[in-house]
Amino acid sequence: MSKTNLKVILLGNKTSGKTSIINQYINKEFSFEYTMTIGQDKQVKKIQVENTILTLNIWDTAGQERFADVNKIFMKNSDIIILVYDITNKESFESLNKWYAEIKNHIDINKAIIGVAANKSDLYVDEEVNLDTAKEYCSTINSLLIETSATNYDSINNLFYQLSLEYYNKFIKIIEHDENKQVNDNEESKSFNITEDTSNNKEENNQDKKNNNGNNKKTCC
Ligand SMILES: Nc1nc2c(ncn2[C@@H]2O[C@H](COP(=O)(O)OP(=O)(O)O)[C@@H](O)[C@H]2O)c(=O)[nH]1
Ligand SMILES: [Mg+2]
Repeated sequence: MSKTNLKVILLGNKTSGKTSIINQYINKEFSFEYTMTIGQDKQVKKIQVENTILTLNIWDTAGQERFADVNKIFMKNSDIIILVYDITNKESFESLNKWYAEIKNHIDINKAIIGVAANKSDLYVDEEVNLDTAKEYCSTINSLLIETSATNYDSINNLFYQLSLEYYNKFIKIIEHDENKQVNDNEESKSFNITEDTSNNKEENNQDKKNNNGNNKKTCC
């Protein structure tokens, strides 16, 4: 059974818009006022991708914007990591690589999805980072680049959807496909070997697998 309860973390320089992105996604609210985030905060939201409901446990970062403060426990077991930069602030973009290095230090990046949010896209007249430059960088770290504006719900919804879909395609769809294939293969080999295979144990094992798969399907979809 695939994992559907996911840990999502947002990382990036102070004022890049992490708290605003989460606030827009959860509460459909945006404020131009900057309030420093205090303490670690988790918000939960469910999202449907194809026929699977994913539960996103979204963690904001507070007081951890300095690299040295980002601890292993915060990053541990992250499934989706969103690196946020502010398109009007070149420094926030240049810091992405340091954030990426921190992630690689603490977790196995092959087990997670990493996405980059090019935030504050509504302020494009003050843009300091060209989108092509950002795209080029994202291809080197193998991550999706998604333009966002925390002022706009649809763009934030799209951010979480795209990354959830990427997670689904990479870690859920393939596993479920393999599980189904295995059951079908077992069914086929059973019908071919029915005269040869007289072992009760084997038969029970096959039956167990069938039952388990039936249970999985019920809870999953
Ligand atoms: N115009 C605009 N302002 C934003 C956007 N996202 C965040 N801000 C503003 O940027 C400031 C810092 O945002 P915040 O979410 O607190 O950043 P954090 O430090 O990364 O959590 C606040 O004044 C927000 O109102 C955005 O997409 N567009
Ligand atoms: Mg914040």
